[in-house]
Amino acid sequence: MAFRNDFLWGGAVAAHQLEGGWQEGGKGPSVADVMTAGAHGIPRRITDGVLPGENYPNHEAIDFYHRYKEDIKLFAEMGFKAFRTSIAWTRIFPQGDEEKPNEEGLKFYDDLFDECLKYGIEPVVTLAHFEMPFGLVKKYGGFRSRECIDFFVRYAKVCFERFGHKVKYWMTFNEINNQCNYESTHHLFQDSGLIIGEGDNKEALMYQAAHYELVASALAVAAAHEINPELKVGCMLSMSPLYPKTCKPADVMTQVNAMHKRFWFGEVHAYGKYPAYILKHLERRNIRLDITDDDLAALKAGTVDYVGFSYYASYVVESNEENPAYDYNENRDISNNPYLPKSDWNWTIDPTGIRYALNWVYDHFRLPMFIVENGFGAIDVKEEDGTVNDQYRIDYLAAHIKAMKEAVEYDGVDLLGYTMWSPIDIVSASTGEMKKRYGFIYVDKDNEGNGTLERSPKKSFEWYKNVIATNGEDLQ
Ligand code: BGP
Repeated sequence: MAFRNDFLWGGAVAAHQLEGGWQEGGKGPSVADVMTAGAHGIPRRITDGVLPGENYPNHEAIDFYHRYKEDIKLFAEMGFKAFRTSIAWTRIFPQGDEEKPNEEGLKFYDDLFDECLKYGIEPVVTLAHFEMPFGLVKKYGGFRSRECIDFFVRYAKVCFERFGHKVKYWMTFNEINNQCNYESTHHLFQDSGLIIGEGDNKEALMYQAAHYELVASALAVAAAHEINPELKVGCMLSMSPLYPKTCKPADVMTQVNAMHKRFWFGEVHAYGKYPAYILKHLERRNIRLDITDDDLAALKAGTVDYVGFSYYASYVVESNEENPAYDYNENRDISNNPYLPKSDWNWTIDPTGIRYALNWVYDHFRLPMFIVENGFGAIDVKEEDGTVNDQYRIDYLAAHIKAMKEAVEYDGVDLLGYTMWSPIDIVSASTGEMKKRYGFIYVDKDNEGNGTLERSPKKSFEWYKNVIATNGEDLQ
């Protein structure tokens, strides 16, 4: 059998994308609460607080806050062994800088995790999944400020102490490396709570914020181990591998540089120090970061136990004559792979890429891995009889699981589990749409917020149930 007997099959979500109840139980606003709905090609806007007349899709989301029992029951019916979600930081520390946590928020997660455990489903928890308190953005400029390290560590410790006996697998910052595309205001805001002003050097700010987050993450890892040595704390990378466009040596070197710029975050998480290529890059760019000796010691002492990553698609990069040093620029050098089909949102479909990603990550970090996101966003059509025939989703997932199995069986990578994104339809992180559906469970709600929120299984529901029952052997 390819997969270990205790392989963690399941699904993954993030609090802001499904919970709703954005002001309930003492919750404060997060960065997700001030992002309007966008669409494919129409970016979400970031507003200065919650403004009247705007459509904020995360405020209600799919109302998991009130319906989680019904949803967990459906996950249990599919045989889930694991459920990855995040704790909404603002349920625990509504503004981010309080001394004491909000008991009502803690109680919600106690109940949620108990509900999972009742069915033998192991909760896998991300501490910061694009959910920084908006209070920290307004008051401190988000992770521009070193003070946010302490706020995050305080929050992390509260969670480890309270839930450490219920949750073994943790992750610190979701897709911390998305912000390598520092031209994207969206990524800078979601990852680090950065709002860019005139005269700001976006690249320098990104490196500084990422440094503070890496230190915060390392301090959290060390604290978790001190609180309970059984806890496993991982990092979480967005793993979109890049291929050289051709075998021209310049394309290959551009690809090497691009992989450096995208995945150096993982090096710091795994080895507790900065790789030479990033130090050289900062020097060349004349970027001087606030890095103290204590920071360097913290990074060393808080290396991660495993590498969690998301995989959806791969891309290609190409050299150009104006860039003889092969210095990768995310906006300029990246494109879609012409050999691959694409989703309606223009994301390529590349099952081999997941095997490549597993090998690449394992070769680099030699740590156990956890695929904590992989899925297919599509426009689902509900038939008259209420069914959704999402064969395309089954095809996508089956092909990816097959390639993942090959990585385990042939290449011998160490894989802990697979939580597909997202077992139930939720609000899209990039576009804010409901229309971009990923679920095995359909949720009756549209982009404008209309619908009964009723849940119903799609065709893929039974399919995944069988995949889990056969430990990934039967993918038909
Ligand atoms: C990842 C995020 C998730 C999730 C997923 C799918 O980047 O970690 O939060 O949403 O991508 O993306 P989207 O929802 O934009 O389709």
